[in-house]
Amino acid sequence: PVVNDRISVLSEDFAADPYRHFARLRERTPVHYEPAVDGYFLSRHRDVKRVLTDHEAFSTETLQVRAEPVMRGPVLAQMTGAEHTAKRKIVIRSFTGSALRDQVRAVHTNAAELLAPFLPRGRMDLVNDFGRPFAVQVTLDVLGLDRGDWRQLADWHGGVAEFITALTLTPERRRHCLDCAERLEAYLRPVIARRRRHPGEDLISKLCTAEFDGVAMSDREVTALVINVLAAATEPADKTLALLFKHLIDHPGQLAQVRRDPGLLPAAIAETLRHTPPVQLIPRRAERDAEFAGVTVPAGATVFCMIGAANRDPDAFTAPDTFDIHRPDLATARSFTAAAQHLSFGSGLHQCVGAAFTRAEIETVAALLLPLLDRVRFSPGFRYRETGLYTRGPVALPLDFT
Ligand code: 2IO
Repeated sequence: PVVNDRISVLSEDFAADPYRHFARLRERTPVHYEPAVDGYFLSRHRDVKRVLTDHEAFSTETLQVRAEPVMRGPVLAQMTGAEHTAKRKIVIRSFTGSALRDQVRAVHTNAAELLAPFLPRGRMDLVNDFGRPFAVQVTLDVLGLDRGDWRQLADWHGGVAEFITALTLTPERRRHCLDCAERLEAYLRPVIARRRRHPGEDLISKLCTAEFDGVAMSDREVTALVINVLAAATEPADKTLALLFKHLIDHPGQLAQVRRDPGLLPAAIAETLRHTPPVQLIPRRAERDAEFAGVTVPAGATVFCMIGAANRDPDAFTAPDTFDIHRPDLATARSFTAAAQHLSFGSGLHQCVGAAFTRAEIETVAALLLPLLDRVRFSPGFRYRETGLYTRGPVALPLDFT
């Protein structure tokens, strides 16, 4: 088996359309070593699943260098054992029940407000006019931060996200990202102090006051979790929404079905997540030598799970390159739980805690925007382009809907 086969995941060709390369990677170099990032890229569904679920052999230690510097403390995914279980329960509790109902209300209000000015114009860029501000503002509402500061917070978030998702960073960019994170931390410090004294119904208050099995969170942990939620709830959300609408516009038959029966939206969202996962890479550290398809990944190495490639593995899905909201192997209800067959929320102990929230968020906003699709077309001269290797989504999606 070859380890490197001329494809580079850092090439322009790969960046333009990674999906074209996935079959070859899975078949010829399922363990692809990339010297410039010193990482092993895994593309087969069964290998990715194994890495994400064998917590002894593959740890989240990578996050210490890949996330902690901008999270300003350890995040949930870095923790293990009883501490992890307790704190994960606290976070999950903040995203279910009455909390989730309040969050859905915030989704609705933000979406309606942002959409209003574009309705009379009959034209809107779903990424830059709507999706991006929508994703940031909803997250700020959930956290109980001031929506009036959204541009500033979006800028800082940009630096944090760049740090986590860049495969290579120049020293200048690195400095910029760390600077954003430090400013964000300074912004949060007095907010967290206030919420400890006068807690409200928002997520920051819940993280400050929550206890599970006698375990509570320190200021440093609350800060890290708040920055984690800011990044995790914002970064993939506008991408998922834009990808969903792109797929529906490209498949008018399925669009008409969803339009007739909005009950199909969860299936359309789940298939969007499988077909084009907004988070394409999940890093782990090999704790001991591990063999995949005859290639040994050495202990201490960084392994990147290629979620987009795994989700299109014919061993896991029939006709994997086809977008089909009715595919039986997707099982919509399961798609947002630990039993999901696609790996877009990860898998195992650290599987996304925001999956149910995301489902509610995208379902709510998509239902609101769906009527626009009756007369929708891409604006004249528009050429569809995606960007990003770690998180990936449309650069823009200018729609005419008059
Ligand atoms: C810093 C890519 C934004 C997460 C990490 C612990 C983030 C973690 C993820 C997703 C989305 C990010 N990893 N959500 O892949 O919380």
